Amino acid sequence: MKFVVCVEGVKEFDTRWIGWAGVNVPDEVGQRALTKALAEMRCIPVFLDEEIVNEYYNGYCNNILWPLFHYLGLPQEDRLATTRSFQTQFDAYKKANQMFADVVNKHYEDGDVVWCHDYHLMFLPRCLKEYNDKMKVGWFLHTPFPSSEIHRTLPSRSELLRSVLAADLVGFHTYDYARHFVSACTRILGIEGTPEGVEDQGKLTRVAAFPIGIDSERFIRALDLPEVQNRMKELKERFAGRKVMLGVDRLDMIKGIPQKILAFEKFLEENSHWRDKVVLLQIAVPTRTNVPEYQKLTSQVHEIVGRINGRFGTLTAVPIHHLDRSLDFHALCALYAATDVALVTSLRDGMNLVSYEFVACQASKKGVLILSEFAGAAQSLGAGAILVNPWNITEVAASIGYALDMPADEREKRHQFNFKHVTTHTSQEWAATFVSELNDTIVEAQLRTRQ
Ligand code: ADQ
Repeated sequence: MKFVVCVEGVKEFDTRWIGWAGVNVPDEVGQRALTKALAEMRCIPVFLDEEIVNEYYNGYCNNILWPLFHYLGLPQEDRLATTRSFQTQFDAYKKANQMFADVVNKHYEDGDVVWCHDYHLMFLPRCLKEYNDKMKVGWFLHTPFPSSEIHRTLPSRSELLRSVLAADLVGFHTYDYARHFVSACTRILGIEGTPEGVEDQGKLTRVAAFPIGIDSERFIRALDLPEVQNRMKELKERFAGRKVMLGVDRLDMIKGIPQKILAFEKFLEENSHWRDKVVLLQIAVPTRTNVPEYQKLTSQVHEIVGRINGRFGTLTAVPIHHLDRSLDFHALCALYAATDVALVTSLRDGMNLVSYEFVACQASKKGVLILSEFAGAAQSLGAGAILVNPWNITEVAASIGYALDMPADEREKRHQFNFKHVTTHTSQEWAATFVSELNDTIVEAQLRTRQ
């Protein structure tokens, strides 16, 4: 299911998931069958037709909001075309959000808490409150919220902010994103922030940071499974005598994959003694493959990898192994555990969970994490990782050398710091905190109105 709303029932975490099924099912018979099949997993589909998916999902969400929230401009040739089609796409966005609201409203029961996720559903809190202003509504953004200077370039800037403000609680990964959101409300809507959030005509919307985590136990437990151990052994044999560096990303512009590979090339250029002693494994899951910009990125990455392998490879070994595919969970765990240095070079990233997953799997190796300062994770794992500006490939190349040569006691110290954070700030705790804050927010609001 794609972009979800979760409805928490009265019993703790008795969750129902409402989301777009991710496929076009035009006929009612098919829709009924899929609804029935998903019900077993407590999932409820919203059916969007091809035209709305194109204008709403490919258009407004992925072509406008996604690059804008990550500080990436539109490609020059698309700029005018997008400007012209903007209104149609925004209308589709509102229509799709209303369709989500209809489904949520149909399944809502008194006492439920409705938690809307991500930039695809910024209009949803308002639609839900129009249905029922007693509904407890929270909204969480998984991407960065950009500086108000960026947000104010969006033609629908005010309408989107006001819709989000209809929620009772608004959450972000970091304090910085929350601060950007509050200053956008001040500068664009003229509403002042309060220590708790944003208050407009007596209605308080709480705004706070809720940094996400992972289910670290799941990763730690997997490392003891025979199939994971076997894969680790295979990797150890395959790359014996070489240090392993790892990148795991969706193949997206925001992940800075070309920048990462160019920094690795610079490192090899300047450190000839490392050329046959280190390998970079870059696992890149293809994403949004029908979008020309993403197709261009794939060709660009292939071209750079080919050039570097041609330049520094030998008849028996190449410095970069690049895979355009996703790995299953056990293969991923084995890879994380067999890695000496993980490289996360996002140009912007809401949080970046790959860095958390790597740390969770490093209890025995105590490998080094090189992490972009533009990932939300830099604020939580910054003391243990080596932070870099991914745009500065000289700095990233130097950090690769530093990480590969790092003495064991420094690796141990850095790892312990991050491991403690990753195992104590989990996804379970994240969800429980958000839902409990949402409930508290409502209780406080009721008390205030009674006073
Ligand atoms: P993503 O941009 O998808 O998420 P990230 O947080 O790194 O980024 O999560 C990616 C997930 O996909 C990880 O669980 C990872 O294991 C998996 N993955 C990535 N590449 C893979 C591969 N090749 N094979 C298998 N699995 C792979 C968005 C935001 C982030 C934010 C998360 C959560 O963009 O900034 O951290 O949501 O809020």
